[in-house]
Amino acid sequence: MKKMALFGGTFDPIHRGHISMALRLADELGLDEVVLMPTFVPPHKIKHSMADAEHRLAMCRVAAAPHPFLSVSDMEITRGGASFTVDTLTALTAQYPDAEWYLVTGADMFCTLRSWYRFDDIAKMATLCTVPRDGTDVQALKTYAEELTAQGVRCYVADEPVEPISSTEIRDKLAAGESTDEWLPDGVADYIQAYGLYTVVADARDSDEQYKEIIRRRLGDYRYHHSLCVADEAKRLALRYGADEKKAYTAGLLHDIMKDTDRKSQLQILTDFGILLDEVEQQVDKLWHAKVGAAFLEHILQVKDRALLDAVRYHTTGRAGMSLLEKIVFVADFTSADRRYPDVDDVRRLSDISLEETMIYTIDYTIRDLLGRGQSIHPDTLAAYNERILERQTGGQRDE
Ligand code: DGI
Ligand code: FE
Ligand code: FE
Repeated sequence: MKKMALFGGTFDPIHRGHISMALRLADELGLDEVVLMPTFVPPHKIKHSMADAEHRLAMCRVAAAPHPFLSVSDMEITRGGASFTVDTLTALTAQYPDAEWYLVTGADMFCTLRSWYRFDDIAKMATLCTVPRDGTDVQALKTYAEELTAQGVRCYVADEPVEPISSTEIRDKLAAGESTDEWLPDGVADYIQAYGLYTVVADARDSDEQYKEIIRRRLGDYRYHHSLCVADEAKRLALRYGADEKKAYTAGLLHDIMKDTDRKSQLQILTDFGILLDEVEQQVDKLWHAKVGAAFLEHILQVKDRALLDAVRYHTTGRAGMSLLEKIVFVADFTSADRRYPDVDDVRRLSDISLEETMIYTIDYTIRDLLGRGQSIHPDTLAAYNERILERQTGGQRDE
């Protein structure tokens, strides 16, 4: 009977530690084939620094090529959505009914196996195995395995540990421009180099280039072009009104990052980060992209700059007490080069003379437009409006 093993993981990227584990187990257990199964990562869990599924898959293929006993399956990635190990094992055992199956997991995952979804079914279908890592507690693994065995679960822990290599460390090193060749299977380093993977750096100099790539993937042609135009316009306004030009440009680039994302994914992000929609927002889904955009930037792209996040957050409705950057992004959204509406040239001229007057004009226009179409008006839009009207009536001095 053919002995086969399922070895799942994000493999982001696959490294020598993974290959050593597979080799060790294949050797000790006499496995005929180890199936590397890169997992699907849901879109809202994708971090800035992650490689696309196709790249993770391709790197596994490169790594597996020299080893006849290693194969790569795209089953989970092709299936899309979160896959449960139990479902994958069920599919594999149906595909290879005559094989005896093993499930390979990393040492940390091994110790959580009992809490996996439908663990009992998993345990019926496969022998659970792992390899300790140098420096990890071999004894803890052995004890856990003994407990499992006592429950009648087939399992196996290799004696000799493998090198403790971590994908996270590899990504961090690559982002810092350091070499990780010694940790990577032959060909994988070249692959990473060729596609420029994991080069995301916190370096401010070229972060806009990375943001462009990110929005390019998330937005349609029209919206991408609009974002570039708003970025240019925000930069121009920042120069005119003495704001941080670089930050204004970035905020403009990112302001509509969620505009082309479907309702369901937007709701998922709100749920994931515990963000609530107010009464008007629940009714008007056009408003979501500002709030969800700010959440996506903060929690997924790890943007830390609160002023920038707020500029995205309030670019659609405005609010009372807006910062200079918030006003700039709000106005740039109306005066960007791609905008075509009858009085756009007047608004652009006005934006050169007074940012405040442009705010009043555009908020006034938005409210009239919404009233004309019988739409609800968000309280923040009203607050931004009232603040200005009150100030005008009391003849307050403006900061320009
Ligand atoms: O994303 P953009 O199209 O570049 O522009 P935006 O974010 O300013 O506007 C998105 C839409 O939201 C636009 O159709 C107008 C609408 N909107 C803006 N403020 C309000 C609003 N809709 C309602 N119902 N209430 C508002 O206060
Ligand atoms: Fe917008
Ligand atoms: Fe916009």
